[in-house]
Amino acid sequence: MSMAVSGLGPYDPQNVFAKILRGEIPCRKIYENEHALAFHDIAPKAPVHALIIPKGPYVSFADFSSQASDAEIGGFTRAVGHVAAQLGLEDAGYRLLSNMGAAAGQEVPHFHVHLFGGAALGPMLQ
Ligand code: IU
Repeated sequence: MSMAVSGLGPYDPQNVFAKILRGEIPCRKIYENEHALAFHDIAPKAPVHALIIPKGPYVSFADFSSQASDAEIGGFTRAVGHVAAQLGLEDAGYRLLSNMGAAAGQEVPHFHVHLFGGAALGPMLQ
């Protein structure tokens, strides 16, 4: 299912975000729709640090953008916007980031977008 460009291998159904999606590991949930789940990062790197993940088995952005249906991509993208609004970040602004692949520092092999906010952010976040 996944392409071999990420350096992370094929989709592993035992990865931590898959376990969160199945309810096997708890999370601090922010929002959920048919295609996406959002929760607080366990080790926040900003006052607000949320993760938004698709419910489907995509290793990375490359897989998600090339293999997910338009409905999944739409549902996921709308979830990102909803989370930012729900967290009250629209006026102050926020940062979206996705590490694509091992070389970019992606550690969890289930596609996710980081949402940072709640403070003036520096020019770059790791
Ligand atoms: P990365 O883009 O794959 O490097 O980001 C993974 C993030 O997942 C990172 O910010 C971790 O703190 C976060 N995380 C989490 O929220 N809960 C977990 O159980 C694990 C990682 I493992």
